[in-house]
Amino acid sequence: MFSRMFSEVQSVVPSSMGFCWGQYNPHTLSKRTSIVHLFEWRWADIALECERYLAPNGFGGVQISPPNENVIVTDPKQPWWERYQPVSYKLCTRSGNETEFRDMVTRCNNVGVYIYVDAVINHMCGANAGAGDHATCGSYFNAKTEDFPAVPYSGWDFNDGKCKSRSGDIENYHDISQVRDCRLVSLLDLALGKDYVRSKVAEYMNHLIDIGVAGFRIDAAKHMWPGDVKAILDKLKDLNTAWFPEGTKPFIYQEVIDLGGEPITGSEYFGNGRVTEFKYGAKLGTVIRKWNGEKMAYLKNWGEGWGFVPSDRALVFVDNHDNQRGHGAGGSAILTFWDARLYKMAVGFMLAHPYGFTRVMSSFHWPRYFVDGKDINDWVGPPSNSDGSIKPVTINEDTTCGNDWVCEHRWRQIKNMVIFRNVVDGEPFSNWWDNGSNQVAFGRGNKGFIIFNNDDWNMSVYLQTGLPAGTYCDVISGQKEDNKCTGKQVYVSSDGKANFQINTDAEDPFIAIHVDAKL
Ligand code: 5J7
Ligand code: CA
Repeated sequence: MFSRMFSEVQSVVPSSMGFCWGQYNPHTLSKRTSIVHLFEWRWADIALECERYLAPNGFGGVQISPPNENVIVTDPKQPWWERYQPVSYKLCTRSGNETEFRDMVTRCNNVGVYIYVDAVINHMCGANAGAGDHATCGSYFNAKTEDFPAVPYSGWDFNDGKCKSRSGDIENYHDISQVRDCRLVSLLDLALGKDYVRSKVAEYMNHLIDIGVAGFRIDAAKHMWPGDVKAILDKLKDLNTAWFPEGTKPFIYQEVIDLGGEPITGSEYFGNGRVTEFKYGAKLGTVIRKWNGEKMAYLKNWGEGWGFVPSDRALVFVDNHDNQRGHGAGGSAILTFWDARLYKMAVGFMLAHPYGFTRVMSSFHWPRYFVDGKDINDWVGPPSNSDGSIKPVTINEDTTCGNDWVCEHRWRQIKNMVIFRNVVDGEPFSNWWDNGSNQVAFGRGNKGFIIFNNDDWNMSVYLQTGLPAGTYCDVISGQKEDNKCTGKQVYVSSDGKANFQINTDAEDPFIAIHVDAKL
């Protein structure tokens, strides 16, 4: 098994021809180096966002919420997690129907913004979801008898016989077979060892590939055997040649929550594609909050030096749809839009640093309400009308979003750092400086430079930026418009050095400059 896995890893090392690193390559256009998760957005709104905002601002792609039919949960009323309880593989959810889905993929692809599907393939709905037609497309199902005629799956297609726990649920995360063959919080666990089940899952994913998607987030990968995931991926087609070169494999990133301390590790999944590196957001949150004696000076060897998976196997993010709710991996260390000032610094650091393939989160507001340290509203679904339909994303005069959509990806500081990452793509990590505490700076070759003051005192320093001489616009406090800076300016002298002053009470205590924002 191990030698087999190794040879697979070897075979995907970029060939001498230089393109095609298979399932590890996001296939984003060159100089479009990040994707954004438009959590719970409607397909119609995503299509518009690709055209009016994402393409013009250099976003490479969108992770979408699960597009397949799911159970409608009534108690609590339509929580966000109902979309992680599949009923069939019909493309029919609160985000839209198949016609709207096809329109979104076509329009986004046509402006070079690619679509990555959240694939929920470990399980179907919960064992207690009842029976009837309360699913988003009206398909009949019966959870008790494990009957899903719209796929179809029946009792034979689930792992009940294989699971060895007392309750049939996962009880012990130190028992590898239990984690993969038993029910995750009572979700009916698919028998992915069966060729029939693998074929139905692959048929669903191939349908999406035919429509034109560029890849998949594999939900709950920890709860599937890596070999079963591989058997499904081996059945997948190459991407649609209307938009992608012949022989292009779908981009794969697998959700493996590995913070250490469990027998299942992310590295077991490298043969299949990238993995989500949850240590990234958990550690970065701890550092920027200055918890546990952490300080930004320690970020000098950020990346593999912190025990993370190799950069070319990592999908990284500051927060995701699950851990931004105060539960899940990382707990209360995770930074989110609720801590906007620190959050912008964390996202800025992530987008400036060369490690990993980066995903930006875009959220909706919910009525967060802590009781005994727990948010009792962590289940609340997207902004909705009384008939249950998801509210459209409206755009305000000042480019922010309305209807309770947060749209972090439209915050100037975050949008401009997505552009920064594109400008410095391929440039080395360089010119690191720190004060031994929480003032740090680094460059990306001769293309960009970023500096933070997360200490409780003002900073005034004269540093080597590595950049050509000139006047640069800080893209955090403003940006370059009509050959003028709307925010701070930085003067780089002919020896590459510049003065930086950041007061501890600055609205955003960091500055970023790059060669595309030079006057
Ligand atoms: C799995 C993990 O291995 C893990 O380490 C983790 O932190 C979370 C999960 C996890 O994944 C899911 C994937 C799905 O497709 C659907 C799901 O419902 C889950 C899921 O529930 C889940 O775990 C929940 O969150 C953890 C923090 C708790 O420790 C788990 O017990 C579980 O909590 C359960 O959440 C409650 O016990 C239950 O009462 C409640 O009804 C249920 C609500 O559903 C969720 O919160 C969904 C979470 C979810 C997490 C994801 O990472 C994800 O990709 C999708 C959904
Ligand atoms: Ca499983």
